[in-house]
Amino acid sequence: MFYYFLYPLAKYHTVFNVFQYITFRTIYAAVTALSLSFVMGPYLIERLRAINVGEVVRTDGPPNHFSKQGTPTMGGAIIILVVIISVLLWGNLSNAYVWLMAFVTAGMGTIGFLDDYSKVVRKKKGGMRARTKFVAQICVASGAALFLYYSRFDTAVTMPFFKNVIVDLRILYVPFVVLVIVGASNAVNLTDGLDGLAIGPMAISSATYMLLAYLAGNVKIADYLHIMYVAKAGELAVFAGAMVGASLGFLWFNAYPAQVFMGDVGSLSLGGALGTLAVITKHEVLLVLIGGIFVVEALSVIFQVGSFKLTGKRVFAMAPIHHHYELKGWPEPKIIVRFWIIAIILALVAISTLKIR
Ligand code: 57M
Repeated sequence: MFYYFLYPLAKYHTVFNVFQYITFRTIYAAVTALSLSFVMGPYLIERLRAINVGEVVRTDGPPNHFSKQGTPTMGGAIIILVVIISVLLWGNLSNAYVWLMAFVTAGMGTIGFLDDYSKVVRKKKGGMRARTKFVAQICVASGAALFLYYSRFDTAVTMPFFKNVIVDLRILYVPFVVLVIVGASNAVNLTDGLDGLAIGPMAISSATYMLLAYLAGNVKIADYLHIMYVAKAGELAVFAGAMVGASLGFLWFNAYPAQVFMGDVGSLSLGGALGTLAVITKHEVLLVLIGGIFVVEALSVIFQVGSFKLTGKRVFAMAPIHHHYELKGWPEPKIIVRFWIIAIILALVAISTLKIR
């Protein structure tokens, strides 16, 4: 909105020129999202508590989680609200990619909301049926994938570390995009099992894609770095900036011991948004590194379930992997902070691939 109303005033005073710059708007999108979280957070958490939206902790989980019973959940709704307000204020709303990001975030958020609602409000054990949830996620991701495909988005995929390996997937790019978005959405959901465990790496990976969006959307820098240039993708730095601010704002309240959980409304939407950022910035494969924590968490579940079904033996004491460390006796904050440290290292290695090719 500021881009429309304030930038045109540049003809009266040059100070209004700043509203055209992506860097300026990105910084203030993050600051706005963070400030809004601080201001609205306590009120909204209180509202969630008042309407009794309390977590139902599973009885088969680690015993130290039983005391978390009743913690307000569905706090992800605050994250989505704050991101949307911040993007409406600071984004260039004539950019189709901004609306595509909003579509996936809101679509996945709605699925998560319905799942949380059936679990927490209607007290349905396990929430929405897993298959229904999965099909709905595929529908949202397919909408985004088909939009990109038919708007002639580049279907070639690059590999980190290898400058000359480019695979053009053509029509197969559609299922590939669905895999990236749905995979990211579910991986973040699986990670969200300790206070701040998902939202910390989410802030770190959003910040990394904020940088990549800016670089990929700038023709000179993209050419210099030999990365794919994606016209208009730079605007997604503003969206990612809002995600960074909202994530840090939510972490304020979700930090151990958590006052609120994000619920599926938060984890599915943020994961979907991260996957979409990876796609539009044309750094799809690099998501494996940038979102490495989410990938490891998802793999731990796949190995555990696979091994248990095939051999009857467990790989981990419990899956996802953060529960394994809990059962080994690591205190919760230690696991969380160590996973954050790993997320930072992975993000730095991912950024280094821009030069190591
Ligand atoms: C849900 N949800 C948290 C909160 C959060 C296929 C299967 C292995 C999948 C997996 C699974 O269902 N995982 C996804 C993770 C839950 O948090 C809620 O859910 C939202 C996110 N979706 O926002 O609303 C609990 O996590 C804790 N929490 C925090 N702090 C936070 O900030 O402490 C969450 C956020 C909360 C709270 O305790 O209640 C969850 O973990 O349930 N399933 C499993 O993970 C299960 N694993 C399993 O069954 N493994 C088997 C193998 C053979 C299949 C085995 O190893 O024996 C375990 N999950 C749990 N207990 N909780 C089993 C035991």
